[in-house]
Amino acid sequence: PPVIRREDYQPFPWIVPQTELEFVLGIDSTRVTSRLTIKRNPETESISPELRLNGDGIKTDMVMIDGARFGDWSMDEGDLLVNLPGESHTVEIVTHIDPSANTALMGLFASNGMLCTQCEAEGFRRITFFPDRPDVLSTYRVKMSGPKDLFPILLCNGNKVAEGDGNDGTHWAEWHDPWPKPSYLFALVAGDLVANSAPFTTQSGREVECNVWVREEDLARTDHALQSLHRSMKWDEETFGREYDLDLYNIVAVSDFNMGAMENKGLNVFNTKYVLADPDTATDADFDAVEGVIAHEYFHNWSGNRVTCRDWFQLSLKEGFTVLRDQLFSQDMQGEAVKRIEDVRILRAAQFPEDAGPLAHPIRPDSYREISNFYTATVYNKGAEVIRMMRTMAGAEDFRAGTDLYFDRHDGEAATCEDFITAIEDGAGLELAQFRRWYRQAGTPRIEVSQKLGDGDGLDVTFRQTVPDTPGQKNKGAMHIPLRVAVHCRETGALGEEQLIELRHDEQTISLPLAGPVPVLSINRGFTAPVIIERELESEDLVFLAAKDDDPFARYEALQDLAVRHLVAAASRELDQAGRAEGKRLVCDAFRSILSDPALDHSMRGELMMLPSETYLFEAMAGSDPAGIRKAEPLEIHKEREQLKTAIGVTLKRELESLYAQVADIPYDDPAGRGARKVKTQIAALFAASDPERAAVMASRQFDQADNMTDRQGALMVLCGLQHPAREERLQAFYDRYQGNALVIDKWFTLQALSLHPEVLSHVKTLAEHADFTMKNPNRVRSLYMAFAGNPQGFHAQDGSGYRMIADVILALDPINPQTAARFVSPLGKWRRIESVKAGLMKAELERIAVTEGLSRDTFEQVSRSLD
Ligand code: HT7
Ligand code: ZN
Repeated sequence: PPVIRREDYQPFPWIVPQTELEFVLGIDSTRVTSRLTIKRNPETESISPELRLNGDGIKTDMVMIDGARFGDWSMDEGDLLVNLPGESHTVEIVTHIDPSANTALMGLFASNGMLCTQCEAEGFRRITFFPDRPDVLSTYRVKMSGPKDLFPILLCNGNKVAEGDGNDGTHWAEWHDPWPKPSYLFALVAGDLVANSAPFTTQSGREVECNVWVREEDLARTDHALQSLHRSMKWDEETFGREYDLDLYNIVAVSDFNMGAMENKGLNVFNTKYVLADPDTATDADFDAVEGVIAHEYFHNWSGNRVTCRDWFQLSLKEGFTVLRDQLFSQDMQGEAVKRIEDVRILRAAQFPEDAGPLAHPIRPDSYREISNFYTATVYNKGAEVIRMMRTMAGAEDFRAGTDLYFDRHDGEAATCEDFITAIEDGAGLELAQFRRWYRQAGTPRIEVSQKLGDGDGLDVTFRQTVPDTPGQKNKGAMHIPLRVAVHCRETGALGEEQLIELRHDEQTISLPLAGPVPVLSINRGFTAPVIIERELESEDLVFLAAKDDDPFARYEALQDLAVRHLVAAASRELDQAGRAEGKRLVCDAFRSILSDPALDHSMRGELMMLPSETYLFEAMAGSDPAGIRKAEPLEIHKEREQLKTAIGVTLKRELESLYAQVADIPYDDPAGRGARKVKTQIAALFAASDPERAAVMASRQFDQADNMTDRQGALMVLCGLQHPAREERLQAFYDRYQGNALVIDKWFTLQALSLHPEVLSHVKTLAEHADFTMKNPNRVRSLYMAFAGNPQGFHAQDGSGYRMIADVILALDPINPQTAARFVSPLGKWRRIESVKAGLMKAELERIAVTEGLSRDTFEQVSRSLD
């Protein structure tokens, strides 16, 4: 497949002011008639008569130009080429598609008896021939008809302008979207749906009808989604000055979907996972995820739809910015400190490994073969961090002036990342020349920090930054990095004043004011910059920061650092008996101060109690050696982490028991309830390592008495890792209770695939044979196999059987759903950073996939990048 390059961008030589579509709908046969008005694009100099309309797997028998049959057309690799004689024309084309055969879930597909579309990034070309690129904006008028009994509800973008009945049991509806849009934002839904509805009144007093459409049996679980939508609409008015611009906002939930949701203009399509929530079936984290994704898609109405992207290389323009917007919203809804820690945890678990591996790319990539492979944690989450840094440097108010200018300048346009940066420079008064490197250079910068007392009353801190080599990029320039810092005093406990410093050089020294005689540097507070800080710090300093820092993120970070230091050294076999004991003692001491600190709420306490994940430790182990000689040993990491849990459970048994007793009976709706639930499960998980019998009793009781999914799932998670009869009993009880509820049965699969049980691999094999398992539903596939690929103990099994299992999944899934299959490649792509025996086994699996005939473009691209 050809490589598409950012530098080759050319505007489309034609404009398409109007698009009329007519759909005659059927599950296994749908006819699509498109009527395009086209004109030469006055902004290009092309005089070629050729009009290229993209197509993918579709055909037409006839092309009509200006109302008459036309012969001068041909096909090129799926695209339709028409040679047009004049300056403006109408082009009419008919295509026939079979939605029921569309297992890739791109274009028009069938899900649970309904019809639904997914057009981003290049799905529209699977429906009809069109210039399927984000810089061609058109106004759409759509008529659809179909059997009324199968499809009583007919939805499209914009407003419904007419409807009626046919005389053969069919009905029809006509929709008009007044806002010009690119084809990727087109959507159509037809099905037997019911809505939960409530109007929203905008700041200018307009009433917007808001609907959440679901299958009848799911209606009772939609209140949270609808309320989240209202909260998002209000927040965007207040925080970014953005008002909604149609009188109707529809959200539809579907059970077969490749991603989380899609921001189609006025008609969002959602994975049911991000719509349905009630306390009996959804955890606290699920509730937050629904709120966050509803907000994300709503915010796209401005950052993505009103101002869209010029080409797919600019994806982070809409995604990075919109992730930042949804993060800020969730910080305001759920609490800033905990949300920030969670977002950093996600970044470190998903994006840092990507940036350190074969799939590393800048937030604005330079080339791709298949754009679906670039909906990545880098484009989304690192993209958000980069814009967050601009906001940190500007301050919230000036940043808002920058975003106002951006929206004003580019409303109705297809813009670039460069347009965004320039608007922030002009509106917020920043100078971002060097900062632009964040858009060009991949790799997580590392900052080596050293310090010495200066001559006066300052601490001289020296920063040495490097940006690692990544595929296709070497010898990178220094980054412009803002860092919030403060210097505390360990002796007096005095906390220094926070200041923002900006690094711009490979090496620089900055003098920071002291707060007392024993300085302790608190650095990258609030995780101001997405970088790795490396420094030699006394363990006592970390214990001090963990217990006393006034920045909650810095406190969390100090605890993580303490645990990471110990675990990496232990897994690398660098510690003798005494060293091991000392490392565990330090972590236990820090834990003790957290368990008893009255200033912490339980939500924050629960956050601080989470040990670094095994993925994070993998990165820390493989990345802690700049020469790249030290490799990660996932099974050693796993063993040491379990031993540390055991040590905490044994050493702090009394404290943990008394904390459990404090939180055990806090009711579900109590303001402290959420935090209590988090702490409870953390404690049970620690006891699972130190006293499995006690943990089984505790978790069984929690499971049996639970009046909500958070407690039930937490308890079952603990039980799943135990070799105890309570495990099978509760798994069966859970299954029986929720049989038929797809989202909860997904949890049942995930809990078993993620479990700490030594037989996890054979459990997953058995589950793949379960009557409820199918390769056709992406949620179900992910619930079993993505969970398993994230379970180091199973995935990294000594004999390579975990790798084989994932490679087999990729090969089986690729012909069904290439996009989802390609997402399973990256776990195998870590082979270069792992010890040599496992590296060989992983690489062999990638090679086995690479030589398979007929691979999709998606999987081929990811596998070849991973082997390069
Ligand atoms: N903008 C949406 C992207 C998306 C997508 C991309 C490829 C294939 C399927 C997809 N479904 C949704 C999601 C978002 O970021 O809001
Ligand atoms: Zn998005």
